[in-house]
Amino acid sequence: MSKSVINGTVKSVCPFDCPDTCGLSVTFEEGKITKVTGDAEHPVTRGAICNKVRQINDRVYHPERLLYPLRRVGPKGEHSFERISWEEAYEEITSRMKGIISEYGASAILPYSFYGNMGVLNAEGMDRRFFHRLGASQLDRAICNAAGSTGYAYTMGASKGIDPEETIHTKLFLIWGCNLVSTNMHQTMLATEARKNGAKVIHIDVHRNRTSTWADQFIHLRPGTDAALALGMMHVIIRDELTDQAFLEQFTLGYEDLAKQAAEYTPERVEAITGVPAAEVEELSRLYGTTTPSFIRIGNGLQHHDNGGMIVRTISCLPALTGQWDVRGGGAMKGNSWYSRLNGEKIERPDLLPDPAVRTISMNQLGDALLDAAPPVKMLFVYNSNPAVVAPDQNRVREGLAREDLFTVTHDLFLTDTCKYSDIVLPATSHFENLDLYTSYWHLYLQLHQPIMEPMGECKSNFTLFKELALKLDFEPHLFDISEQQMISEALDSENNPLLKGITFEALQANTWMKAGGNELPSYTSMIPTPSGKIELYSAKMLMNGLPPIPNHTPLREPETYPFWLTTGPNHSFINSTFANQEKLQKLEKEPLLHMHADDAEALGLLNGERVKIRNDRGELEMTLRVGQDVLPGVLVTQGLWWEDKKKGHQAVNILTPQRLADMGGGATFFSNRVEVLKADAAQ
Ligand SMILES: Nc1nc2c(c(=O)[nH]1)N[C@H]1C(S)=C(S)[C@@H](COP(=O)(O)OP(=O)(O)OC[C@H]3O[C@@H](n4cnc5c(=O)[nH]c(N)nc54)[C@H](O)[C@@H]3O)O[C@H]1N2
Ligand SMILES: Nc1nc2c(c(=O)[nH]1)N[C@H]1C(S)=C(S)[C@@H](COP(=O)(O)OP(=O)(O)OC[C@H]3O[C@@H](n4cnc5c(=O)[nH]c(N)nc54)[C@H](O)[C@@H]3O)O[C@H]1N2
Ligand code: SF4
Ligand SMILES: [Mo]
Repeated sequence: MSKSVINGTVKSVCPFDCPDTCGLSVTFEEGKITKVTGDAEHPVTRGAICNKVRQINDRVYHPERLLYPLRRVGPKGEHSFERISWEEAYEEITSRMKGIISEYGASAILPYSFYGNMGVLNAEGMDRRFFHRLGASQLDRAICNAAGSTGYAYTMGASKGIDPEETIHTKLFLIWGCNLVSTNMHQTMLATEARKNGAKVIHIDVHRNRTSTWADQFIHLRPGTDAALALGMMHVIIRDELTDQAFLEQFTLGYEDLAKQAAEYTPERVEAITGVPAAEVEELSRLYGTTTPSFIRIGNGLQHHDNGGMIVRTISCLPALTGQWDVRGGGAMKGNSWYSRLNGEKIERPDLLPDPAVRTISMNQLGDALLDAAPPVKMLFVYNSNPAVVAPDQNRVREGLAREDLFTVTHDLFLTDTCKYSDIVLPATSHFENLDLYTSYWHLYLQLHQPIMEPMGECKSNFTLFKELALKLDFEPHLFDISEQQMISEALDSENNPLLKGITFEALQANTWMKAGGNELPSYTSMIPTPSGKIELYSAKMLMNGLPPIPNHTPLREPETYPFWLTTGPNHSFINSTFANQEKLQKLEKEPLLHMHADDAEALGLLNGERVKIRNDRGELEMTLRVGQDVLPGVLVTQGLWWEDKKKGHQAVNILTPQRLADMGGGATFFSNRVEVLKADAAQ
């Protein structure tokens, strides 16, 4: 029976790596999608979605969408492919796998994936099971939230903040290292509701961007100095006796140690480190210390620094000082995946790994892995990711991808920069074509996605691809010859998470979305998942892991060879490198721009709008200069993970970023980056 809707409006889910995980409402006319909006009935989406996903039909029906498997016929890095059949593709992939395994062992095969599609089955389901069974090298998927989640968990136990729907009761929002208006628009909708009742919104960032303009107040600080600012706030709050002693005694561990540390961070010292005037530190601290409920949205920007884990760990200590966690609308949120955690073991089956000690390779060090790993990586299998744009230190990554003796397979919807280096390219379905389960890392709803159209061309979902590959390799049919519905039921079968009680495949089919915990979440402090069961202002676990047990500020580690700090975040119209190939969205973003302070531009004799060369020891690229007051002197910002386009002069910004790992969780350090800026035609 056809899954395609001919005429009418149906529900869907947004599959992209965005906290909002919206419910969608998709209109078909004569079998084609003509309109995509937010589902008005979805409790968090409330009918609104971002401009990107309103253009998703341009993505689904894009003339360059991959519809057939391809084999490379020209040099790596160029676009020369021939069409082949799935049978030929499977034959080549499985015979290369077998050859590599017999010569080098299965650890010479490396999967490389992230969350291009957040669906549980397609992002961390059948694929993981397949690579575990194969015995491939493990991939440490630490490119996004690893450092911050680890830092947050040292204080709070897990990725567990407050339910964002409760933030309508908040009186003070600190939006900290988060470009909320672009990256979590439904949190701005909830904050707007709170604002109607008198709430104030303060944005703390290194870049005056859309979120700063929307907020009531902007606090501009130097990159990587936020732990000092948070400790300065604690200094004032403790000095002025604004703490909630009863809460601290009952629910925290190590307050005395933290207070001693905070005593060192006077507003004057904090000004010297952060660039935020001491009077502003005082004012912010007193406001935070005297406003209840207050809420901190901790963004992902903070953790992409050398000291990012500790920054997030430190900020997450703040709400406990004034006893916010059990006040309705009070607390903080970095991520909320704890609430809807599924039975990962059951679907991913790590127990199938033939050698549990098989090596793990960091996805943040792909360049080094492809060029230096011993034994070497001989096969790279990419899906749900575009490492030739998103991974740091691109010159190394691309040198690795260009290796003639590396066999690369990429499964995607488009011929991305990564596909250009691939031996076999496989066409992926869009999520509209798949049955899948979605959880959010921000709100608390689980959503079932029923396919609303037939697969286009010869596209296959990740689930189908890895299932079929497993069967070609004669893996156990009872583990691999299963349906999507079966795996969704396995995922939901989680004794470890009582909040999923009653949430089954069948129940989701009837309801479309269901909230973890229903509408009766236990009080925050009744379940603090740290080792001590208390909020750990002092963390013995950190000490055990060789980290300072008490919050502190440490400077960024990049050597001072070059004069500027460059922050390279995402932009408004793309999701990472997804959507970067859509004309309309590209036009909205114009081109890759480098924001510089007017004083720096003047000192260097550079003019607004001119082409400049940005360089460091890792590489160089060109961009157009935007001069103004949006960044502090000595700081640069560029936004967007643009695909390489030689004609338009676009290059991947990750040419400049380091493979160095952050202080915690093996996180990436995309923002701890030193560069120099020259006129584009300057000789070196
Ligand atoms: N439109 C859009 N939405 C997205 C994405 C996208 O690409 N585009 N990507 C999605 C993904 S995968 C993620 S992880 C999230 C990321 O979204 P966010 O959580 O918003 O994180 P970033 O945009 O990386 O960085 C947030 C802010 O941190 C600032 N920043 C950088 N360094 C520092 C610092 O040292 N201190 C402070 N205080 N601020 C700093 C940056 O200027 C930026 O404004 O968004 C998701 N949503
Ligand atoms: N300089 C710098 N670099 C960064 C960041 C930054 O802020 N600055 N952000 C980092 C962060 S937070 C993240 S999360 C990563 C994101 O990095 P990636 O996860 O690589 O994200 P995308 O660039 O969106 O690439 C996802 C790819 O998956 C494909 N895809 C979508 N759906 C499917 C599917 O169902 N099946 C298959 N096989 N493919 C599919 C898309 O077409 C797209 O090409 O980038 C990181 N890189
Ligand atoms: S990208 Fe984010 S805001 Fe846009 S529709 Fe998807 S989940 Fe919603
Ligand atoms: Mo991310």
